[in-house]
Amino acid sequence: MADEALVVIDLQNDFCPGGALAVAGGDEIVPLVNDMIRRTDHVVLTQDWHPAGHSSFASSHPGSQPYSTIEMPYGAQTLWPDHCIQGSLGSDFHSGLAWTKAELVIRKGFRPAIDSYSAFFENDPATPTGLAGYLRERGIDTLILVGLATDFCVAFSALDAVKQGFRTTVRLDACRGIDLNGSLETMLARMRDAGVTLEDHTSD
Ligand code: VGL
Ligand code: ZN
Repeated sequence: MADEALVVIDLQNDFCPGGALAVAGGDEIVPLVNDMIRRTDHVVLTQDWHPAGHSSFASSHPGSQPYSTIEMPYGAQTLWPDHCIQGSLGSDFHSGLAWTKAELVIRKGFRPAIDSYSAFFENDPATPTGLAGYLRERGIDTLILVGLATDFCVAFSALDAVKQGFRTTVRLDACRGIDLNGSLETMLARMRDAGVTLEDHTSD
C-alpha cells in the first residue's frame, strides 16, 4: 500500500539481551520484524541516539539510581542506565535486522538536556523530530509500529501518531516491553483509549 509505512522503533543492541538497557525477549521479534519489512513498501526506523552524559542517564545525577524518577524542567523523567551512546556498539541496530530497505532513520534523544521517547516529539513534549512532516509530504497516512520498548518508545510514538492524525496500529507480537511499575498495562490502556489499534498475531 502506497499510503502505509512500517515504523520500527529502536531495535538496537542496547535494548536486546546483553545490552545496557535490555528488554526481555527484545531480540525475539527480529525475524517477524524482518518479515514485515519485506512485505511493506515504506519503512522508517528510529534510533535512540544519546550523547555521553545525557540527562536521562542516572549516572548524570549523582546519588540517583537507574529506574528512579526525577523532575526535569519539562516534567517527570525516568532515569536509565547509560545506553545507546552515539556511535557505540549498543547504539547499532540489532545485527539480524534487515534495515537496508529503510527510507529514513529518525535519530532521537540527541539533545543533552531532554529525552525523547516518541518518534514524533521529544519529552518536553513540544520539540518535533520532523517525522510527521516527512510522512505527510510523502502522502503516508497509515502507520504500523513495531519494536522496543512497547511501554516507552513504541507507546509514546503511537500516542503522538494518532494525535498527529495518522491511522495507527501497534503490532504487539512484534514488540517487547520493559514494564516498570506497571507501565505496560498503563500504556496499553492509554493507547487503546487514544484510538491506537492494538493487534497481536502471535497465534497466526
Ligand atoms: C527507550 C528508555 C530510554 C525505548 C529509550 O526505546 O523504549 N526506553 N530510551
Ligand atoms: Zn534512551
